[in-house]
Amino acid sequence: MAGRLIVVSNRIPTDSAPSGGLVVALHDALKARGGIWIGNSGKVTDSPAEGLTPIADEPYRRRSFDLTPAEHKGFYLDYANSTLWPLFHHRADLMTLDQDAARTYWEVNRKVARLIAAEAGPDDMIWVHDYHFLPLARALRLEGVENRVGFFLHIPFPNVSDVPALPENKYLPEWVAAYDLVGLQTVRDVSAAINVLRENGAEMLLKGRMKFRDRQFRLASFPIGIDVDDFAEAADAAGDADRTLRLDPGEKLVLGVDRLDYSKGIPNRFAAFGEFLRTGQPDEPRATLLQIAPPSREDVEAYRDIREELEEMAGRVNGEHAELDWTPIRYIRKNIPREILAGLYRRADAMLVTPLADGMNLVAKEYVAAQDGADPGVLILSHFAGAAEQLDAALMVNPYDIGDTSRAIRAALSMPEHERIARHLSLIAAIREHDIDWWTTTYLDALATAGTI
Ligand code: ADQ
Repeated sequence: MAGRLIVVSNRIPTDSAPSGGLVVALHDALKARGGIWIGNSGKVTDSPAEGLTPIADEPYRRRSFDLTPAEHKGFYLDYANSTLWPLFHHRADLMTLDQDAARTYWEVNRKVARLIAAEAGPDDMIWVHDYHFLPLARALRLEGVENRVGFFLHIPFPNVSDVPALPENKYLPEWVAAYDLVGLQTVRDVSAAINVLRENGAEMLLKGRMKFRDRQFRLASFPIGIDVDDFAEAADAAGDADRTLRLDPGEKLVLGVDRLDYSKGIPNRFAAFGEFLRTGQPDEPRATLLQIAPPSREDVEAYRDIREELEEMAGRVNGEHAELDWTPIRYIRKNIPREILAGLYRRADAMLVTPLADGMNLVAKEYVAAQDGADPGVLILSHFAGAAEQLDAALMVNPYDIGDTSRAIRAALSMPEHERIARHLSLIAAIREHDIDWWTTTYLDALATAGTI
């Protein structure tokens, strides 16, 4: 019998109709191949259930594990989100270092490895997701698991010069080498990973393969995509955004949509929009920046600081430029349902995606998918988003350069129709070529043959 697919991710979808590109793609892959999805229940409890708890059995099995309060803190809040996340987003200055957290991170990985080892049959393929589980394959090997195990990192790979800031950096090569296939978002991430691994004793072989001690593994980029038609249809079906937003006819809308995170470059964006207003010409139409950024990870200190900084900046720009009937920056901290989001993407004349570091950035791809091809808006995209490797027909900006970003906003809002259409055609072709089906299929085919070619 062909083996099943076992997917492991930090969180697991808990309802029967999952939403969100990644979750839906994995859901489809498991439905087609049969298998099991294992993740954290989100439950933090002093008395966690022993073993895996069944959530559902159809159309594939979903199983969860609980964390104790100490595990949730050490594994998730501290090590994953306060040590690894900043390091991997090139912000070593924001890392908190704590030996207890590092130990708990490894212990949770060992605990999850034991649960998987008890569940996996000899022919099952295991696909592990993201930085919460970097050492999971190493922990699985210690349990005697010899199955094919693949990893996909959704965030950037850290720079070789930053890695020594991680006290556990000496373990990185053995963590990575325990996988058969390591998938990264971009070619840039693959180069960074090769540099880091070579610096730490791994050897480069042919065809993206590397060797560390007795293990060989492959590194490659698999840029994640979206379900393009699904987003286009949602934008078609969305209501009149002008009415929802009470915009004046002819008023330009510039949009930002992010999880509130210091990696997303939202302060730089507010500063650039302020500069755009300061340098405005009297004959220009009025433009409003709508920024949607619901808070995330509020238990982590660096996330509280960014929230305060943004509120202050929006207040300052609005104080300088607001009129009785116009607030230049509208900053919304609520999560917006996907149907409404799709309508806002469609209405926006320009979209600001300006991260300082980002694995891919799916918002950029969703914006392209939601446009009306006859009258598309303009994507303004940071060089530092993984998406920049594919979406080079966007208006590319250096988000650190406030003047550059401000000029890009002006260029986007005055771009002639023929240029908007030409850029859009190129962008839509790029997101169709590497959509979410391509991602799952290509990755799983590569994992199935890892080590044989
Ligand atoms: P994220 O950092 O969460 O993901 P991103 O890829 O931009 O970043 O967004 C993921 C999803 O969340 C998108 O479908 C988007 O629509 C939704 N979303 C974001 N902000 C929202 C908001 N304010 N309201 C409603 N929905 C919102 C991580 C990495 C990325 C990588 C993805 C997938 O950091 O670089 O692209 O994983 O691999």
